[in-house]
Amino acid sequence: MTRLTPDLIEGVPDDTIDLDSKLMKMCGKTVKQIALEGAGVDHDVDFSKVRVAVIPITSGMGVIGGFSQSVDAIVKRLGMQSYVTKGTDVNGFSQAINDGVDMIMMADDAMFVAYNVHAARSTNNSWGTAMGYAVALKNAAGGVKGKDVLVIGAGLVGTEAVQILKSWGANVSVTDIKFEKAKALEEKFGVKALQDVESALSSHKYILNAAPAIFPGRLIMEGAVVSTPGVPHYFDEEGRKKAKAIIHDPLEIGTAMMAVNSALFTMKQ
Ligand code: 2YJ
Repeated sequence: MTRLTPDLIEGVPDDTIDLDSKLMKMCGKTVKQIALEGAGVDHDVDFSKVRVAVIPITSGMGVIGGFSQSVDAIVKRLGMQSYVTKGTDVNGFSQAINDGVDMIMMADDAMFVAYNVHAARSTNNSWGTAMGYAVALKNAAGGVKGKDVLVIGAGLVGTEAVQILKSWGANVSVTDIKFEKAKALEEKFGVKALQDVESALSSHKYILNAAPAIFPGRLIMEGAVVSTPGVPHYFDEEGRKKAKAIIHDPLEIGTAMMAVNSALFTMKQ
């Protein structure tokens, strides 16, 4: 998992990238609507009674400037109540529990979770990112059933994405610079492992990129829909011209997906 940096997420608290307008244009859905669809809900939900604590975690490489504030802002945009705990780590956890919150969100270098306190269930960011970006891809592509979809990256997010897209009836291929990782997913989930990343990319219109890779525009198919959580994120002018949609944000789609899924564990529908 790539570590986020303050500059990557600096636009998140104030939403300077205006993510909802961009997503509406590409997918016809807002972040919240994408997250609800990913959680299997087909109507709007009022989350205003859900109380969330975001705990800064200092272990490993430590606190990332703006990370907790970004998560807090994302959760508030979904209509939930949220705050960043004053204390960090176990101290912050203790504060959240004493405050009686419904959900705790926290991340270290390896794991980012939304924990529903009442259900005692956690939703992790790998699944949230894969599901959020798969829903965005599905909407931007006008459905994926029977379509060839390429997943780039056979790591945690890619592995989740492969299973989700396959369950929706897509013909899923997967590629990774370490071919044996793609091959392992072929064996486990019955998808197709492709060894040549460049030819896989240039022969697919629908792509979920779960790798920290940078793709030259000459490899992007005309009219391609690329759902791309991977950071660093960069598409050159040729790539941006050729693609019909390039769906990306550094944190919000995956985080919103986690929060909505977690909240719904203990909400009547
Ligand atoms: O609390 C903090 O500020 C830090 N401990 C946050 C650490 C955030 N974690 C990462 O950046 C992970 N490597 C990946 C997060 C996944 C986002 N898609």
